[in-house]
Parts: sequence; C-alpha cells; structure tokens
Amino acid sequence: MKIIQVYSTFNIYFILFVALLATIVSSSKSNNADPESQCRIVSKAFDNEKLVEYDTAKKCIESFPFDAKFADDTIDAVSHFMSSYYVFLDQAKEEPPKGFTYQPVDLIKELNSLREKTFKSDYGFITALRNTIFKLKDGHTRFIDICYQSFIYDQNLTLYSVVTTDKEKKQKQIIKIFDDKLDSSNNDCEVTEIEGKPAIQAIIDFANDNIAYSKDLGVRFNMALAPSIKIFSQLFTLREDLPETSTITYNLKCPKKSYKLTRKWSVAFSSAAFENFCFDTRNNSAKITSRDKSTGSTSSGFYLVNDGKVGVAVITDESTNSIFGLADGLRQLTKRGAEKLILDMSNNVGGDPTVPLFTSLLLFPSSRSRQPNFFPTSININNFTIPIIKKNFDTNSSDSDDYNPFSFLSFPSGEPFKNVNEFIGPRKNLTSGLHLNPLTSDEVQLLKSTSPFRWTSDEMIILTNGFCISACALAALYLSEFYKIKTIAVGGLLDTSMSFSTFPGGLGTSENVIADEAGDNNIEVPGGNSLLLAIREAYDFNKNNITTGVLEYLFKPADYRLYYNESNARDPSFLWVDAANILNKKP
Ligand SMILES: *[C@@H]1O[C@H](CO)[C@@H](O)[C@H](O)[C@H]1NC(C)=O
Ligand SMILES: *[C@@H]1O[C@H](CO)[C@@H](O)[C@H](O)[C@H]1NC(C)=O
Ligand SMILES: *[C@@H]1O[C@H](CO)[C@@H](O)[C@H](O)[C@H]1NC(C)=O
Ligand SMILES: *[C@@H]1O[C@H](CO)[C@@H](O)[C@H](O)[C@H]1NC(C)=O
Ligand SMILES: *[C@@H]1O[C@H](CO)[C@@H](O)[C@H](O)[C@H]1NC(C)=O
Ligand SMILES: *[C@@H]1O[C@H](CO)[C@@H](O)[C@H](O)[C@H]1NC(C)=O
Ligand SMILES: CC(=O)N[C@H]1CO[C@H](CO)[C@@H](O)[C@@H]1O
Repeated sequence: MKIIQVYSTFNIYFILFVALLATIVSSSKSNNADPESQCRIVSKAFDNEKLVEYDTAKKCIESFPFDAKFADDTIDAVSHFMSSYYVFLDQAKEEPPKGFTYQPVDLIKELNSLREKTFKSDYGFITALRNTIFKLKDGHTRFIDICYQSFIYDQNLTLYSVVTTDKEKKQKQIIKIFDDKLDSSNNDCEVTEIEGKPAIQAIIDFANDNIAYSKDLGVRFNMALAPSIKIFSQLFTLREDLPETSTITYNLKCPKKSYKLTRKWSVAFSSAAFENFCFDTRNNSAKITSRDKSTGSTSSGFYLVNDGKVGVAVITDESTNSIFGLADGLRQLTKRGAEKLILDMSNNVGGDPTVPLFTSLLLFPSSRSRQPNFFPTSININNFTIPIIKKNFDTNSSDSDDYNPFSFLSFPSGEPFKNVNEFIGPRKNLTSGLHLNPLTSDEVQLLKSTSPFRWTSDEMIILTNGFCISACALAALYLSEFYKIKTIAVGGLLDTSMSFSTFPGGLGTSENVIADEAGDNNIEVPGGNSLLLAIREAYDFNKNNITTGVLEYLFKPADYRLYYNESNARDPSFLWVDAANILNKKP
C-alpha cells in the first residue's frame, strides 16, 4: 500500500471525562477484619505490581461485607444526582427508536427496588447498581467503585471480526484472533465457539448484556473487539468487572489444527496502592483519574493516498490542545496538493465541547456569520441551580462552569444571555433555555489566521468505526447534517446499518463537580466512589424547526458501509483507499 506520511502529532492520551480530582477515600470497606485477611495476597501482589489469580481476586473482592446502610446512602445519592441532573431520565423510559437496541428503563424505580434486596457482599450490591445504570446504554453515565473498578481482567489476547465471501459469493461474518500475546501461533485462527456458543453469537450476547457504552448494537459489537484500541474497546477480552468464570474456552480453527484453547484471566490493578483504594485511608487524598485502560498516547496523523490526490486526516480526539495540529496538518495536505479529504474519526475519544464547532468553522469558514451555528444544548433546572445561576449572572462571574450564563451563548441568536430568565428558560419542566458554547480565544485566533481550505462538502468524507464518541459524535453529526459530508461506518454486524458516531449526549461530568458547581452539597456518594453522568443534552434542529429531537436518541446510520477483513483491520490505509474510491465515484 502506497501511503505518504505527511505530518503527525502525538497527543497525550486525552481523558474523556472531567477528571475526578482528590476524592477523599473513606472507611466504608474496612469495618470487617475479614477482607484484610482475604485480600492479603492481593494487596501484596498489587503493591509489587504483580498479577494475581482469578480465584484469589474473587475471594478478596467478595469478602467486603454487604452494608445495608452504606447501600441505602449510595442509592440516595445516586438517585438524587440522577433525578436532579441526568438529562435523559424520562427519555430512557421510552422504547428505543428503530436502529437502536436496548430495553427501556425507569431508573429511579429500579434503583429503589435495589433497596429491598440483600446482597451476599458489597461487591454484589455495587455490581447490581452498576448494571442498573448500564441499562441506559449511555457512555457518559456510569458508577465507578474506587476499589473494584481498579481491577483489570485480561485474557492477553484480542479478537476481531471479519466478513468473508464464500464460494457461492455469499458473505459470512466470523470471529478471529487478532493478537494472542501469549501464543502468536494462534493469530488469525478462526474462533468458531466461545464457551460452547457460536463465537459470533457469544460476542453479540456480550455486546448486549455487558457493554453499556452505545445505544447501537453494531458499535457495541466493535467495542467488544479489536482493532479499536482505546478506552471502551476489546471489552470482551479486557474487562473492568469480575468475569463470571476463571477462564474462557475458545474453539479454534487454525490452518494446521483445530483445538480448544482455555485461557485464564490475568488480574492486575490499575492504581499504585491497593490499600488506598480498597481499605481505610481516611485522611488520605487519593487522586483517581478516569479509568483509561490504555495509558498510552493517541496519535493524530495526516497522510496521502491515491497517488497523493486524496489526503487523510486521522483525528483521534477533540481536545483544545489538538486544534493547532489539525489546522497545521490540513495546511500541509493542501500544500501537497490533496484534491480530496478523508476525515478518519475512528477511535476518537472526544474532548472539549467547543472543538466540534471549531472544526466545522475551520472546514467551512464562510459559514462563520451564519446563525445558529451548532446543535443547541440544555441542562436540567432545579432549586439548587436557580440561585447559583442568578448569583453568577449578578456578579458577572468569569468562572467557566455549567451554571454560569456567561459561559454560554443564546440559541439561535448566538448572542450573550441578556438576563437570567433567558438562560434558565420557561421553567415549565426541568429543561433550561437553549445554550451554545462560545469558541475559546485560541480557537477564534486560529480561525482568523487560517486561510480557507479548498475542499467542498462533496470532496470530503468521514470514516469511523462507530467509535467516535461524545464531542467527536457532535462534530461528525454536524458535518454530516449541515454540510452534507457523506459518512462511512466500518465493522459492526453484517447487513445491519450502523451509526458513524455514538453517545453525542451533550456533556458528561462527575457528581462531585456538579455538587461543587451547583452548590448541592447535602448528599454525597459515599466511600470515595463516583458517579459519571450526562448533564447536558444536545438537540438536532433544522431551518423550520428549532429542535427536532434529542441527538442521543436519534439513530443516524452512515451513508456507506465497509467491513473488516484480515488486511484492513491491521492496516487502515486499505480503508482509506476504499473511502477514496467512494469519494471519486460520487457525482
Ligand atoms: C497479560 O495481561 C496482564 C494484565 O493486563 C499484563 O500485566 C501482562 O503483561 C500480560 N502479559 C503479556 C505477556 O502480555
Ligand atoms: C422548588 O421548590 C419549590 C418550593 O419548595 C417546589 O414547589 C418546587 O417543586 C421545586 N422545584 C424543583 C424543580 O425542584
Ligand atoms: C456586571 O456587568 C454589567 C455590564 O457590564 C455592569 O453594569 C454591572 O455593574 C456589573 N456588575 C457587577 C456586580 O460587577
Ligand atoms: C418542556 O417545556 C417546553 C416548553 O413548554 C416544551 O417545548 C418541551 O417539550 C418540554 N419538555 C418536556 C420533556 O416535557
Ligand atoms: C418539529 O420536529 C418535531 C420532532 O421531530 C415534530 O414532532 C414537530 O412536528 C416538528 N414541527 C414542525 C413545525 O415541523
Ligand atoms: C480487504 O479489503 C481491502 C479493502 O478494504 C482489499 O483491498 C483487500 O484486498 C482485502 N483483503 C483481503 C485479504 O480480503
Ligand atoms: C482532615 C481529615 O479528614 N481528618 C479526619 C481524619 O480522621 C479522623 C478520624 O476519623 C477524623 O476525625 C478527622 O476529621
């Protein structure tokens, strides 16, 4: 494959959610002497950065006793934050739109029903709580136990799915081993069964039951497998919750032999000090950041394919740090004479809410003056936030937070809010007025200093594996809807249409940030645990209709589909060539 690397930047791995800073670890899990003895081996191993056996980890995790008061307090706090701030609470009760796969959930009711249950262990309770929240299938929203979610369960192998064509020209989808770190002779063997179930069905079931980070089953299917390689990926073989069994058995069909591979879980701990996270360190401040399993870097890059005629911009995050690299890379592609442009937004972990608007204005500078210029969003209004919003307005606050009207512009005018009521909205229900994010001064400067690029909508195309989340989803959706850039989704399930982006939400944050910003300090999630949730919802709109739906709940499939095979799963430049062919074919 002939590709020319033009330019590449290296970004520090961008954390998707607001980092959960300085959470005080409390004593909830140390009342019983038993866990200390049950966890002795685990503690020692993890402190020395060693692995433990599945059974040893399980015994430790399940030794923390169920505490009804702790469970009740946790449910109180979670219910409070979810009912007061979670923007999709009502919509989650409705049947999914066609194209999405999940069950409706009355979250508060289900949380309350957990109160009537007793659990064998604290872990049992936390897992039931996590699974209840996971029913939302919202990647912005989950409960994190500071101890249990620091365990990592690894099969030391990754899987992928390819679509092959048989002798009768019929397409067939199979599962294969992408990379076995312990035995590379297994690489590219077909996996026919997993735990006695047809492999493809085992992955689909897992994507339905255990993956919560998209409403689109095809995207969850990709998240279960390689080659998406960042947070929320390879989830079948790299887990964050204790697997049900100590091993997984794969029936393999390799070129020379067919056999059963039984692989144990390797259990590691993602943080330095086990005791700090799982035992009493009452007066210690433990700093936990988002649970990014890959601590490596993501790289954006710029390439040329098709004899240098088509440029490729690989965009892996939407952080405000990445904007200079993006503008620079596009300039280089222009200089090299790229006549068309592929925006590869696969495995894009999102980032800052202003960057999607920046990106669209960078590509289409003439729309600068056009209003409204991005999807409007709203927050929930309640008795905590109303006085804070008023105070922020009256004091001309310069804090950038969600309850400061000066952090936003009014939709559709794009003007600053004239008064508090315009920001708060009609108060007929929970929803606020409609807000837009203003660009940062860096973004404004950069737009001013960048000459327009040559590419028209027809000369650009977006390529993703569906794993284009949060701010990436907003960017891709906007470019697709308002500038009619065509989209391609890769992977997913054969002959099933698939989204090119997922969980646009609006904005996700953590409950301690909300408490701080909204002055809502009456109740907190106990035990140093945290709740992440979507607190802003973004709306679709068109010329005649200000809001035509909540983006999170609109199924927006890609215009074109590609599937993985043995070559393009390992080398994305094959997919770029496919995308270039689609671009060139278009009238
Ligand atoms: C297997 O997985 C564990 C846990 O992620 C990791 O620490 C270890 O290095 C892996 N082993 C190999 C050979 O990759
Ligand atoms: C705010 O408080 C008032 C008076 O206590 C109450 O009637 C109202 O329902 C509350 N509104 C919200 C949104 O909680
Ligand atoms: C806030 O800004 C407005 C307009 O600039 C000004 O009239 C007002 O006095 C300011 N209020 C405070 C408390 O600084
Ligand atoms: C909230 O109120 C606005 C204005 O009355 C209305 O347009 C909107 O549909 C309401 N939303 C919900 C979820 O009831
Ligand atoms: C606006 O969009 C909503 C949701 O799709 C629809 O119910 C409503 O009828 C539309 N209104 C107009 C004026 O087109
Ligand atoms: C895989 O698909 C690419 C296009 O994406 C094609 O060029 C290549 O020949 C295919 N390879 C195999 C092994 O089927
Ligand atoms: C700063 C702080 O959190 N101090 C606490 C340390 O632990 C003791 C005993 O639980 C508390 O009384 C202090 O308030």
